[in-house]
Amino acid sequence: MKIRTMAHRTAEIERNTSETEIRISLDLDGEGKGVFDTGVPFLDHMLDQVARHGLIDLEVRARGDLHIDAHHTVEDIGITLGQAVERAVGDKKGIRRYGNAYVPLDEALSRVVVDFSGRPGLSYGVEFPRARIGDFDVDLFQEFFRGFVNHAKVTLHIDNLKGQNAHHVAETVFKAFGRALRMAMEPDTRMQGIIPSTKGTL
Ligand SMILES: [Mn+2]
Repeated sequence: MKIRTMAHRTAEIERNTSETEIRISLDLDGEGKGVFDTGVPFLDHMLDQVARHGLIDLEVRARGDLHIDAHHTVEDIGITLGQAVERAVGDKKGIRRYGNAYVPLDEALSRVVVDFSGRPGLSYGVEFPRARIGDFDVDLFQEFFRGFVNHAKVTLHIDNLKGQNAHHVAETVFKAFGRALRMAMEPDTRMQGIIPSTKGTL
């Protein structure tokens, strides 16, 4: 059996609006190295989980209208990350397409399931035990993931199954998201050159 060594799948996206300026570069076949400078420290911490557990080299820089609140910045980073993943994953030939992960952290447990279906869809079953983590508004996570699915064109099911500590809940969601992405985007050695759909396109 011959395992094809894939060229690294990379993308670089710059997205500027009157509300935010965002630059993301990533390598889906990386080592999980991250550089984060978004002005929203808790989001930086979560993006670091995605990089580390997704084995994605990820650089995210953002300047947003944080004097209003973090809403535009968090949502637009989700959008831009989705655009970068969509571009880097390309024609999806030879990928697994589906990925899933359960991740625990102490009392918390979350499950994320992703399908590179070509159709945006988010099912979000996460209720946080409190409204804020530090000064981060937990409502913004859903905006992040909605922005992501709309532009990565994936179906994404996120469920928190257990958890009392909001920081733990968030961390299990983002670690599972990184792990599920990694599984779905990884080359399947038996799928070489094949698009994993009976339609022949994704
Ligand atoms: Mn943490």
